[in-house]
Amino acid sequence: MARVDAALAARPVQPDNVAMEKIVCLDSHTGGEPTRLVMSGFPDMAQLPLPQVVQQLRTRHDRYRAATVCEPRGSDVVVGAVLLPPRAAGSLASVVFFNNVGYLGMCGHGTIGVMATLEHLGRVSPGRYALDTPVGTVTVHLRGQGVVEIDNVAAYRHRKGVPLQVPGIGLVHGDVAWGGNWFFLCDAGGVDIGLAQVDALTERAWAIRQALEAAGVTGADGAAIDHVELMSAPHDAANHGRNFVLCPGRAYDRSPCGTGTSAKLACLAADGRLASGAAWRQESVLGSVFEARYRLDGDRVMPTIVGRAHVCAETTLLIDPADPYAWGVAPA
Ligand code: PYC
Repeated sequence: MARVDAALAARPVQPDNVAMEKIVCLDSHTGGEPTRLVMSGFPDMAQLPLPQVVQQLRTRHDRYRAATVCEPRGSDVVVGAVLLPPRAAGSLASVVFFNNVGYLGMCGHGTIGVMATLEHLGRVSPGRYALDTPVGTVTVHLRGQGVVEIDNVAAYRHRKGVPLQVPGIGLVHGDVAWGGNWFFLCDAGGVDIGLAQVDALTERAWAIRQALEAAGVTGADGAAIDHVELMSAPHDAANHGRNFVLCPGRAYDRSPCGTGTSAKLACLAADGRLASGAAWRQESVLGSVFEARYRLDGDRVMPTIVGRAHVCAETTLLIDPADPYAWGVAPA
């Protein structure tokens, strides 16, 4: 013990804690999928329109993303969200979501996490609010105790039944759909969507993702399809479907994925398999559930997703200039 004390005493004292940058965050999870909400500590981008904020983060400040969600403070699975002042008149706030490899358009589980966190902080009480995201303004209804209903941006199916030759798997057919991010939705090919099969599911989804790239299959305007959604029947008969969603950085979504469920609704609507207003209960690989439905605005499918988040940590991240990994370790 004495030796440890001596070592501590001999250690050069950080001259001044203020020399460290601090990123103040709150963590939550939505159906098992984490959201780290950044309250302060990112560069000031309050004046910029959101697409420019994303551009600036990507090109000039990307290390703040990596410091927040990547190791050693985070992990591949953590989704970050930076809270900014509202852009649209009447909105509560703006939010930009990010992950271990880049930035997201929208994020359903993350939006639920953001609202539950603001409720935890006493900044909002149950009611309706608008949140600005890089892909549009979404309306959220905070029901209370972390239960949040999101009226997402319009979802649509871009292509139906796309044939794809996948090395090691063979021919698969899937739909390309938008739900706030781009998805390729296809059958899980008989692999059980459960935690025991996560490695097999990840390999399958990643092979599909690479095959999409190799074959030049994209979303609208050549957009990369960076989420793969494998689907099967639900485990619980009270629900309607089960999914495994592989995210852009090869981490899988523990929740049923709000934007992925929105893309699924667009496909169901396009196939005439789900009526406007009817409930669709989507299970995740963990068994956590989002309840979803859509309404039609003209011929646009407007998804609503309901889920619950729990706040699980209050954290101040310290960026020590002497730390070689202060700005995060990017995934290989
Ligand atoms: O819930 O939309 C979602 C989402 C996207 C990526 C991870 N979760």
